[in-house]
Amino acid sequence: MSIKLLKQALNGHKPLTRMWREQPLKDHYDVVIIGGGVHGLATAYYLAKHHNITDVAVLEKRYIGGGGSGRNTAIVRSNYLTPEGILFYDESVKLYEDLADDLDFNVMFSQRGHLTLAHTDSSLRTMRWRAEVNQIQGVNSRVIYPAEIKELVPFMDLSDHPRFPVMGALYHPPGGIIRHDAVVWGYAHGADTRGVHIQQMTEVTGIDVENNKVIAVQTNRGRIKTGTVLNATAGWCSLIAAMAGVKLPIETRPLQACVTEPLKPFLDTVVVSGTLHFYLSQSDRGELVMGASVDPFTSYSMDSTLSFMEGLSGHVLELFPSLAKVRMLRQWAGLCDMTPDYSPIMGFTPVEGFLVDVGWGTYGFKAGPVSGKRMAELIATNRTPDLITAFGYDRFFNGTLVGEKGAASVGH
Ligand code: PYC
Repeated sequence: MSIKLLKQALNGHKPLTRMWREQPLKDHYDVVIIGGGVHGLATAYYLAKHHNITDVAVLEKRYIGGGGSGRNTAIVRSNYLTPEGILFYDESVKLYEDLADDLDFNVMFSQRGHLTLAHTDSSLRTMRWRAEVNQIQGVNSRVIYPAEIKELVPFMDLSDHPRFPVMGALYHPPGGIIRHDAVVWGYAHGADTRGVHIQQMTEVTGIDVENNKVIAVQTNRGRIKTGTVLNATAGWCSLIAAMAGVKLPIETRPLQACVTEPLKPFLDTVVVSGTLHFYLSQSDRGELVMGASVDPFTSYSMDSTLSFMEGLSGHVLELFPSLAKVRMLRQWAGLCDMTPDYSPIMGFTPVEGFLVDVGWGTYGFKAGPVSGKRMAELIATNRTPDLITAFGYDRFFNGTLVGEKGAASVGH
């Protein structure tokens, strides 16, 4: 438990102080970050904390955490496929492990273990491949078989009755779930107390570029002069990049999710099935948090659909038939910016001063801390940190893609 939480508990009913303040919008900032989600706020926090750069504005068109950061299913893991991906997400898991202490705010990280099921010979082969590359990079993952899976998830049907019986799983003990709103609020608080201006209801309407250099950002609240702009948006990243004249290889697709009514605790691990297109975990409140694949079309719509709910429920019931009478509480959707190789785009672009931290597909939330830390380092030093060189914009022109589709968790 964080010290602050303990003090508040002992303090009786004293009202809590605001987590971040409203500030006037200045007409100049050294750094302007577009997007008030975990990536933008974490970058602002590490800029201030590690590099003493505090003349920073985070612009959010609605409320902070209202985009992908508040719409994901809060899964954290580093069991990726490529050495570049594994090392990168492993740093994020380590930052998440220390985050409650670092922010002095309880982010409720529960490392309860993560299982990716294999229902076919070929997916079992991919799990073995992932396990080996994970282990070589020092990440704790191994392939397990039905007898051990039964001990971890006793309520799952591991017989040969289901349409696709479970043959094995990639087991990743450090994986788990976290309270995503708390992560957003913790970073916002940490950035705000160090002098960063968090500007909600501030929509970017244009980016001024002169002689191939960023000089200002236009917003619904006025023009802001700056030489450094970071596009840390999800859902609208290609539209924001286009304002600076930068074309991104991105397709935007909705991803839907839902929660059930609360149940007594029965599911200790995160369970993912790429073949059946679902993932589920049980929150601390007892709700089942579930999702499926991205919708099979490009769209900016965040509407929920009945066909998603029917398809997902049917697939979950194939392995958890005892959930047949459970009622749904709510469903929602978010937007995912998909790149051709299922890896992000981070760093410099052909326009001087216009930086990107985008293309987070269905895996952005888990990368928030490491992206913030490394993008802050890039901005402060004007050099790309080794950990993120593989994710540069130039890879689409020199053919060095980082193929992560096999570890994307969500079927596509
Ligand atoms: O990458 O772990 C993941 C994930 C789960 C749901 C969406 N993405």
